[in-house]
This record gives sequence, structure tokens and C-alpha cells, in this order.
Amino acid sequence: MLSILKYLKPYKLQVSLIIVLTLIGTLLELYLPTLMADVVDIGIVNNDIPYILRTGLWMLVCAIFAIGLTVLVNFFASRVAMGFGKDVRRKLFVNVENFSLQEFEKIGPASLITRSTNDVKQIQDVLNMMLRMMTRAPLMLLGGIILAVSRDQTLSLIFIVALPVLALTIYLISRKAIPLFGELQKKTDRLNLLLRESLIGTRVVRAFNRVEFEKKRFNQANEEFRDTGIRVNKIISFLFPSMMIIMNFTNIAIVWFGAIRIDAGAMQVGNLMAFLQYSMMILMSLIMLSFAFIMIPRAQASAKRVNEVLLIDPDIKDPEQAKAETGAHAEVEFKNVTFRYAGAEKAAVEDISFLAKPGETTAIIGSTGAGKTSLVQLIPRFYDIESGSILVNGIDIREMKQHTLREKIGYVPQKASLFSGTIAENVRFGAKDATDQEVMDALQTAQAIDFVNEKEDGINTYIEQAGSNLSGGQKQRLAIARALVRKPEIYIFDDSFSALDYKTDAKLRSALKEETGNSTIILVAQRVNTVMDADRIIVLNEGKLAGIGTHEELLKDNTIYQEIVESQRTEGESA
Ligand code: TTP
Ligand code: MG
Repeated sequence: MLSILKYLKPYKLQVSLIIVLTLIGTLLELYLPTLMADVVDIGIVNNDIPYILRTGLWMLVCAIFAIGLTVLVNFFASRVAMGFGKDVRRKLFVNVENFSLQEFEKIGPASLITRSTNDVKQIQDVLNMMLRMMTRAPLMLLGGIILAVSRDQTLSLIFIVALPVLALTIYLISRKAIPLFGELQKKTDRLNLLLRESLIGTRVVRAFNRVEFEKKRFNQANEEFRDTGIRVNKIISFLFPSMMIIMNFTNIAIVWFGAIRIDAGAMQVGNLMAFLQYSMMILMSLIMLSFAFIMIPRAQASAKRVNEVLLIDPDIKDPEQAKAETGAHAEVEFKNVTFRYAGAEKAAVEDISFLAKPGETTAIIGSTGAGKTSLVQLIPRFYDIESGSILVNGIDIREMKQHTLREKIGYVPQKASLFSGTIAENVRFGAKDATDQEVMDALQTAQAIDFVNEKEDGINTYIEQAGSNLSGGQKQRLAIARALVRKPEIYIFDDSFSALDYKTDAKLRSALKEETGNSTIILVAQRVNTVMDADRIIVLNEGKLAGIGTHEELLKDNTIYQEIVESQRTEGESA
């Protein structure tokens, strides 16, 4: 909790202002009962009307001032708390954007969303409350006690009984409530997880007739959340009434013993009235403190979750001194590259070496799970490798700026992901300044122009979230256009032709050949047809290099390649 408060730094001035304003306001409030005692003991007793009016007016002025200060304090506290929330959220976002995929997967998108919204809000709310109370409550408690004792020491003995009873009650209630807050937060997480899963997987849920099952699962989590919520609230609902009872009994005792003392001539009526008000202030400030006592652990749980994200130091960083990059083309070289996912026993990519030259196509083939995706993801440095080196134009990619490196790459992921927005906007994701003509050309090469033209709004057709109003092959072709419009030096196609029929696949590849010129093409595929005329084919098997060469060379002496060709030939014949 404390470490997250460093984000309050920009608000130092406002926080100091809050403290000063609260200080003045509380002192004014503490002053009021004293004035009232004077009105009674001096004004009323002596029947001094002008004195009563004068002091009464003075009381009014003090009260209005105190109210005005409270309003100001609340205003500043809200501003600081909201600003703080905004800063933390921005910081979270920036940090997450810099995560390598490894770190991203560790916490998971669902939790990252909850942490950036719900958890930050918890901290922000408590901060808001604390800013209002942190000076006020202790000051009022202390001031109240001092002033009450100075009014009447004997009567103050009542507090020796009342305060411990109150403290004990607060302690007992919060001891029961605090663990439940943690539980409530976990139940919220579970609720979010289930909701997210069933929303994303809604097609599968329906296809497998699991709607009822999902409903039950969600209902259960929902009910658990409700039950915990009710339990928390039941306990908390005891807090206020028990405080009130203690407070009222204290008042009865004060009036009772005060009356005896007045009767004996040891105390004045105004004094008793002031004493009563001080006792209220003391007890109220304790109640405020008790709320803080209960709320802080809740915020602490959230602060811990937020800090977990903030404290991850992205392990993929730009070098201190980036090497300057030269050359209009980019040659990609792997030298004994080994890579392992965090926590994985087996390396996903093991001891791979090859050279992909500009103007040539380097294809990667291998069965599913062979490590093709893992391999090509290393080129844009989504992950850092365990050993070996990846060189672009002879420079290790770890010695380049990530921005410079990625600028050179047009990456078409295996699973095309689009953004909500128009088709043109999605293609311009690749190059933000592309003209309409360039966008059209890219769509043309990607064999996407026909279906785009069929749409009423052409390239201005709106794509729903995640491209849900497009077919798999259409999405893939838009993703290809997005890479093409960039005119990068390195193209990476990860199984990008798999959703296309044979004819479109062939057309697309011949169009690409004309378009890509001197760029380096790295192309992952499952079909022999797609890789056949590549300049170099890399055969991957269980993460290891099983052979490298042209189609003819591999066909001659590479058993794994022969097997792949054989299996696809028989498949083709039987089809
Ligand atoms: P991939 O590299 O995804 O294998 P592939 O691309 O060759 O397979 P496909 O043809 O089906 O696309 O996976 C290799 C291994 O790495 C596999 O055991 C799963 C593992 N893996 C992870 O652990 N995390 C990841 O993010 C990915 C992509 C793979
Ligand atoms: Mg793959």
C-alpha cells in the first residue's frame, strides 16, 4: 500500500493544502462547544443579551467557515484521488504494453483488466476517504480529549470505561470482516473469469449444448459472491448501531454524573453541554478511524495486486546504445538459436541455424507443434532466446532498438487479429500514412479486393470487434494486406495461407512475388504446395532442424520431408 502512494508525488501541493485546510477546519469545530459554554455560563446566567448575540454571531461565522473548509477539502480530496487513479492506470497500461509475451501470459488478460480497473478504483476510493479523515480524525480525537479533560477532569473518567469498550467492539467486528473482504475480492475474480470465458467461448458453449452447464457454473459463483457480500454487510451493519449504543450510554453517563456534579455546585450547565459535545467528537472520530481500519486492508489487497503488475520489470529492453542499422534490405540469420517458454521442460526451438536472404523466400514446414510459430516469433523479438543469436544484417537483434527492428517487419500472425474500425483503418495499422490507392493495392495483392468491393461501403466497411463479421480466410487476407502496405524489408507469414483455397493460395503467392521485390520472405506453411517453389525450405521436427534445402534436394534425401510429401499426396488422391 505504502509503495503505491509514491504516485501521489505530483499532488504534494494539493495534499499539503488538504492537511492545512482540515487542520483549520477541525480547530474551528473544536472551538464551537467552548463558545457555546460561554453563551450559557456567561450570557444566559447573567442575562447578558448583547453578549449572547455577539458570541452567537461569532459561532455562526466559525461554523460557516468550518463548513466551507470541509467542502474545499472534499473537493481537493476527490481531485487528488481521481488524478492518482488515472496516473496508476496509465502507468499500468504503459508497463503492460512493454511486457514481453512471457510476462503478459503470466498474469493473464482477465486479471490485468480487473487490476487496471476494479483494483485501482478500490485504492482510489480509500485514498479519497483517507485524505478527508487522516488529519481530521486524529486531531479531533486528541483535541476532544484535551478539551474535555480541561473542562472537567472528574467527568472525564467516564472515557476510561467508554473508550476501551468502543475499541474492543471495533476490533471484534473488523476482525470478522477483514478476511471476508479478501474473500469477496477473490470471488469477484472468479465471477469475471467465468463471465469472460463463456462470453468468448459462446459459440462452443452453444454447439456443445453446454448453456445449462455454464448457467449453473455462473449461478454458483454468483451466489457465492452474494453470500459473502451478505455476510460482510451483516457484520458491518452491526458496527454503526453498536457504536450508537455505546455513544448514547456514554452520554447518559455524562448527563447523569454531570447532573450530580452540577447539583453539588462543582460544574456549570454550559460546561456540561460543551463536555457532551466533546465526547461526541471523540467517539465520532473513533468511528471514523474504525472505518479507516476496515477499509485499508481492502485497499491493501488491491494495492498488492496492482503492485505485482507495476513491479514487473519488462525483460525485453532496448539496449543502452543501439547499433545503427544500415542497408535497404535485411538479411535474417539464425545462429544456433535455442528458445524455451518460461517453465517449459523442452525447448520449443533447439539449435537452429539458417540464413534467409533478401529477394528470396525461406519456407518453414513441419507438423503441428513442431515449433514453427515459436521460431518466427523470435524475429520481432516477442521473446528473448536462451542461447545463440539472431542477426539482422549482421547485427544482433538484442543490440537494436525494438522500434527499429519491428519497423522492418511485416508480420502476419497465424491467428489473424483485427481491430474494431473500418477495413481501411485496419490495413493502415501497417502504415498509418498509406494513401487510399496504396491500401487498395495491398488489398489487391492480398486477393482481398473482390470481397471488399462486394461490400457496400468498400474499404470503409466497418469491422466489428475482433473481425467477427468476416470469414476466417477474409480476416487472413486483411492481415496480409496490413503487412503488405507497410512495404517492409522482412515479411513473416505464419501459416497465413491455410484458410485459403488452393487457387487463391496460388494466385496470392504469384502476386506476392511481384510485389515483394528485394524483401526477405519467411513463410510458414503446412502444405507442400505452398513451399514447393521457395528458394530454401527448412524442415522442422520437434523444435529441431531436420533438414534444409530446395524442394528437389529435400525430396531426394530428407526422410521427414518425404513423409510430409507422401502423406499429402495420398491425402490429395483420396480426396
Ligand atoms: P508452435 O511453435 O506453436 O508449433 P507450430 O507453430 O509448429 O504448430 P502449428 O502448425 O499447429 O501452428 O508450438 C511449439 C511448442 O511450443 C508446442 O509444444 C506448444 C508450445 N508453445 C507454448 O508453450 N507457448 C506458446 O505461446 C506457443 C506459440 C507454443
Ligand atoms: Mg503455428
